[in-house]
Amino acid sequence: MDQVRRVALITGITGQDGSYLAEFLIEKGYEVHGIIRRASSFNTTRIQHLYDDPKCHKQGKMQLHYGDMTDSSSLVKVISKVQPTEIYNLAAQSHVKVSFELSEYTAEVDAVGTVRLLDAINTCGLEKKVKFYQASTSELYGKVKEVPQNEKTPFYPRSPYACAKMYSYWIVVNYREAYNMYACNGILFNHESPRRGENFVTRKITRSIAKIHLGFQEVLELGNLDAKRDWGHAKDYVKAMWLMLQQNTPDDYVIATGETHSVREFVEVAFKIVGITIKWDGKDVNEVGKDAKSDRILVKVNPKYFRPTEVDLLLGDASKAEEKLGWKPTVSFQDLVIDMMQADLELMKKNPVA
Ligand code: NDP
Ligand code: GDR
Repeated sequence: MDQVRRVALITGITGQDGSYLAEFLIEKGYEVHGIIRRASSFNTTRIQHLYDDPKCHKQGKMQLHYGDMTDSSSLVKVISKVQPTEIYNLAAQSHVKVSFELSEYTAEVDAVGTVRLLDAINTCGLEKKVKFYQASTSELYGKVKEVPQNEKTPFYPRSPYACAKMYSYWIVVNYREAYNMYACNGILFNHESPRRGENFVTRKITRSIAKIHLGFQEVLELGNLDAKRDWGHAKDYVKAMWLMLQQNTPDDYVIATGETHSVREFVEVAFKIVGITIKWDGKDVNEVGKDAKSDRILVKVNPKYFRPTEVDLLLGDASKAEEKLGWKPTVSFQDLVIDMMQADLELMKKNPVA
């Protein structure tokens, strides 16, 4: 019976990835369940279109349950009720800079939360029946030991977030070996979209440029312009999560585009979309980005966005995923920036205070 049931439980369903994954699985015919946190206002904006009737939040193919990664009993209750065949653990305090301020909470959610979820599966007697996906991250490579990074590259975490995710990575490997669980780590490099959280650098850039273009904002303030990331599109990456759970044996995979770009480059490409060429002037904290035509300052460096320890360069090698899962990214860097810029221009035109 369990072979034919396709019931997915997603933690973090209200986040960027959770929303795309829920769409993807519903499209594939899954019954999709999601764990949401109690909040004082609605936190379901990214998934509201997935209600059977969004106007009155009527649930159908997508069912939501209150729970929290810090509350074991809520996890046991949901798993016991839903009897999922696949669990995707996407819930996290996912902001690297914020993790320096909320280090203990980040460990509670991003590290201990994972073992709570794995133990909840055991408590419900589902360890041989459930397939488990863990949202691991390229932040594990941190101060990188080699370029590009693959599944064999040693880890060197550089933030409380990355340290917490490192615990989760290993507890997933351990439960796979100890209990023969089908459990996988997806080591995903940065992936973005119009649904990206507003304070991650790509979204901050596209939102700010849209506002500058429409005359609602003067200047974009950023931290480290020289950090380099391997940026893909979230839509491509949720497919890889699903593919990892459709194999005969569980394994860990790097998911990346194989290209790296600096924050500076992202800024240049995004401004180009609204017809502005940026020229850089000055050094370090005094560096500014100016409109090459008018000399108007549009970008400034603000040290408040620097991190106590930085990850300078990430570049992934996803050849194992290509070979074993048949996965390849489909969205180029340029098209990702265009997608995000177009969406934010539309959004700000409709609602300048968004
Ligand atoms: P988001 O920050 O957009 O979403 C995080 C989700 O986790 C939200 O649904 C949030 O709920 C939920 N959440 C946070 N704390 C708790 C808690 N205590 N209990 C239950 N739920 C909680 O992240 P993304 O969608 O970008 O990323 C998904 C996962 O993948 C995360 O684990 C992230 O660390 C990891 N990752 C992301 C990458 C990326 O580039 N996007 C790359 C590699 C890994 P709410 O909406 O209420 O805040
Ligand atoms: P990251 O993403 O830390 O890679 O983690 P983020 O977009 O926050 O930072 C990327 C790089 O940009 C630099 N930067 C700034 N970052 C932010 N947020 N705001 C700024 O103003 C700014 N200026 C420069 C940062 O210093 C950094 O080098 C994301 C998250 O989604 C994690 O959950 C995930 O695990 C990793 O990606 C892979």
